Amino acid sequence: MNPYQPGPISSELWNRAQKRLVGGINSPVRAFRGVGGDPFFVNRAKGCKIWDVDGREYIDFVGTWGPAILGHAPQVVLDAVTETAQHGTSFGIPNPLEVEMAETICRMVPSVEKVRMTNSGTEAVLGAIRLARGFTGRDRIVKFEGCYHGHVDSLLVKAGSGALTLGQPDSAGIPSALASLTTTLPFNDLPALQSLFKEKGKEIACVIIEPVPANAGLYLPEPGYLEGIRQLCNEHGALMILDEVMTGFRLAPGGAQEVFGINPDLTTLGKVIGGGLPVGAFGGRADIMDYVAPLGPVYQAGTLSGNPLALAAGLAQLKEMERINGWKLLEELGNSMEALVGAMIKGKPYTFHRIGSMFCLYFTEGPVRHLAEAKKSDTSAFARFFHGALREGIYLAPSQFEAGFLCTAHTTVDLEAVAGKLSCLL
Ligand code: HOZ
Repeated sequence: MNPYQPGPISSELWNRAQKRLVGGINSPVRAFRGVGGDPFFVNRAKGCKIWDVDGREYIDFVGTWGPAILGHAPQVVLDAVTETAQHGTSFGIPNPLEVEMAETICRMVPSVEKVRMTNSGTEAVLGAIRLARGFTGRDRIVKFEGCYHGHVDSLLVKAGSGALTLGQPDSAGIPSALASLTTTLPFNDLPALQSLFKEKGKEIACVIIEPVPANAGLYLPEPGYLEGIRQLCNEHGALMILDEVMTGFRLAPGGAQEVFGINPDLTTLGKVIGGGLPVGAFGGRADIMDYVAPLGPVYQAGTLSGNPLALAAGLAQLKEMERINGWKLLEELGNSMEALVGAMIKGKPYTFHRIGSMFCLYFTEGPVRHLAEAKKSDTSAFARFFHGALREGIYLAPSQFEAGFLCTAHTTVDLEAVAGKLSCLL
């Protein structure tokens, strides 16, 4: 395999990074272990473009893993952060932006009646599953193979994203006693969930799911699947948690639950609502959320939760998306991409999935309905494609088991130019 060669400044930084940062990075997928070769270092991003420290330009289809829905460094976000920072960066005391963000989330996601801000998607999920256990008095959690919910001990079981990319879906360091309280089932297999509820329904605190799993590539719920989970949770007194850290405010103003018409008990959120700054949130039915401290017995806290800079950035991004109806533009771009890629792969052994502005090209004939089928992908062929794209100045997610993201700064002209460059690689 002929990996892309980063420039000299990136290479020097990479040598230094590996001495003092574990694996040279602060989050595993960035280390390029899923595709081989060495990562490059970026110090500038604007719109749909990124530039590495050697001045090389790339068109970006990762968008810092989802937050950059307007593209990088949108002026509205820069202005909001700059203005807010003049008055301080963190107070640790209630600030008005927390109220505005909570009201905005509840307005855009009607299933969320109350919310708690956190500093990451992982923290949001941590809070949501602790709350589900505290509210129901039950211990068992149900998740699905390939779904990734952040690096939460109870959920790093058959997990996606970096855990899958590195071939370690069950992390070391998690007590077997804890892991035994998590049941992992195949995605899109409602009979398997029905059987589990029949056997252990009284033990199940919650079912947590990415409504559109996007940490094992990207595959979609089959018709009736999410509705079936909702019904089973209702029948057995378990909570349904939709992990919308990635899909929230991206697939629609109200996220995947608006697209699929699902009313979960709890929702976890992040990425877009931080505008690129660290943020997460969990929310849902008020009677459940009121179990969280200081009102209830489920403790949850965070020194930087509700950070004014992160909330200013997130609110600016959400307001701009509403002003320009960004979701309509992203759907139009997604349609254009789907048509272009469809023409590129016609008659070839690939499977392309797209919903809204999220996509994945699997290097397998398909179908890809769950993790087992996703893992049939030829990851070596994907790696060659990834590096070939990099040589053309096109940055895709450095793993077959991640999703790609369009942003409102992409244009159909960009997509046509990219298709022209990539078609010879397939
Ligand atoms: N969880 C991120 C995407 N699904 C990966 C981030 C990283 O490892 O850089």
